[in-house]
Amino acid sequence: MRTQVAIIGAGPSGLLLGQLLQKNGIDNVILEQRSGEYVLSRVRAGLIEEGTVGLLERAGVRARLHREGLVHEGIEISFGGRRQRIDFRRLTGKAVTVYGQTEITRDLMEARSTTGAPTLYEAAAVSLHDITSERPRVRYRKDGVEAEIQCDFIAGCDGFHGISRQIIPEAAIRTYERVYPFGWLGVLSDTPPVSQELIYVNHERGFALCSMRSQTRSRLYIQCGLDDNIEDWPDERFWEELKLRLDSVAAAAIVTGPSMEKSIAPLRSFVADPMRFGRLFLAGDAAHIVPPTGAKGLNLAASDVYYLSQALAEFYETKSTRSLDTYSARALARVWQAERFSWWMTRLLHCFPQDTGFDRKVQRAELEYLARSVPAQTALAENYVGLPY
Ligand code: FAS
Ligand code: PHB
Repeated sequence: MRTQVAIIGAGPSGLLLGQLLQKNGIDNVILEQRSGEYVLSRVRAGLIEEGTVGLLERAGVRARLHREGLVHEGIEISFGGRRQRIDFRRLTGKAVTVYGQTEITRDLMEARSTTGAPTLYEAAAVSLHDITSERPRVRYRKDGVEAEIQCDFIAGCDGFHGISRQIIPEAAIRTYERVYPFGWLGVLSDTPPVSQELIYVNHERGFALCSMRSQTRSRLYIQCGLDDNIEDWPDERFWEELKLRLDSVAAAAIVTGPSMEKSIAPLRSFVADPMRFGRLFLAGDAAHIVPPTGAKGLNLAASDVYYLSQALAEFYETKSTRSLDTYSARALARVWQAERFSWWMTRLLHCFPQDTGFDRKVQRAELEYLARSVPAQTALAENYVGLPY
C-alpha cells in the first residue's frame, strides 16, 4: 500500500490529524494496535479549549459537540473550607467546553468512516523504517498477514508508550521529566455534578477535583498514594474521602452512587525535544505529558496537530519544507507554556509528602493571594482557557 502520510495511533491526535489531512486532500492511513472498542473504553480528558473546539469544527465534528458540550465560564478553587471562583469570561473574554475525550474520539471515528480513509485497527507489530529517507516505510501485521505501507511522512501519534519516540536515536533527542509522588483516583458515576462548574480542591488530606461529563454524569478525582490499588478504594470509601476534602456546602450537595469506571493514573511531566526526526513527526502524548491538573493533555495534542497539518498542507501545495522544519520549535514553545502551568497548578493544589510546614504555609499564602488578586486570577484564567496558537 502507498499513502502520503502514515499515522501511528488512533487516539485523539491521530484521528484529528487524519481528518484535517483529509480536508486538505492529503491521503493518509491510520494504524492502531487496539480495537476501536478498546480505544473508546478509555476514560480520559474532559475539558477542551476554544482552539480545540475550532479544530474539531474544522475536522467536521461540530453537531454533537455543540449540542452536548457544556460551556463553562469559570472554575472554583476550594481551600480552607471556602471557594474562590475564577471568572474566565470576565478576565479573558473566553470560556472552556466540557466534552469528554471518549465523545471526541467517537465523533472523529464516525467522521473518518464517512470519508472512506482507512483506519487499520488491531494492527500488530507496527515498525518504522527508513525514516531519514524520502521514502519512509511502515510494516505491520494484520490478521496474521505481514504488510507494508510506503509513504512520504510518518506521524507518531501513538502516545507515551508508543514506538515512534522510541525509534529516535538517543543522541538525537533530549527528554525532560518530573514524576509526581502521588496519583489520581478517578471515578465516573451517573450522579448529578456537585456544582455547575468544576471545583479544584486543596485540602490537607489531599487534592480533589469535581468535574462532569453531563448534567447527570460526574467525573470525580482524588489524590491517592502511588502504591494504592483500585481494590483499596471501594465506592463507599471513595465517597467518604471525597466528602472529607470538600467544603461543607459541596459535601452536603453530593449525591453518591455506584462507580461506572474507576482507575488510578500516575502523574508526570514529560517533554521530548525535538518532536521530529527525519520524516517522522511526533504529536500529542508521544512527545509530551502533563499532569491533568491544568486540563492540557488533550488540548496540547490538538495544537500539535494544528501545526503539523498546516505544515504538511504547505509542503504538498508548494513543496516548501519551511513549516515542517519549524514544526518542532513552534509546537514546543506552546508545550512548555502548558508544562509550566500544569506543574504550577499541581504544585499549588496537591499535598506533597516531602513538604515541610514552611512549604504548606507558602502554598496557603499563594492560595490566599490568588483569592484576592485579580492579576493572579487573570494569569490562571488565560493559561487555563488556552494560550494562543
Ligand atoms: P493516546 O495515548 O490517547 O493515543 C495513542 C494511541 O496510539 C492509542 O490508541 C494506542 O493504542 C495507540 N498505539 C500505541 N502504541 C502503538 C503502536 N505501537 N502501534 C499502533 N498504535 C499504537 N488529559 C486531559 O486534558 N485531562 C485529563 O483528565 C486526562 N486524563 C488522563 C488519564 C489517563 C489515564 C491518561 C493516560 C491520560 C489522560 N489525559 C488527560 C491525557 C490524555 O487525554 C492525552 O492527552 C490524550 O489521550 C492524548 O492523545 P494522543 O496523543 O492521541 O495519545
Ligand atoms: C475531567 O473532566 O476529566 C478533567 C477536567 C479538568 C482537569 C482534569 C480532568 O483538570
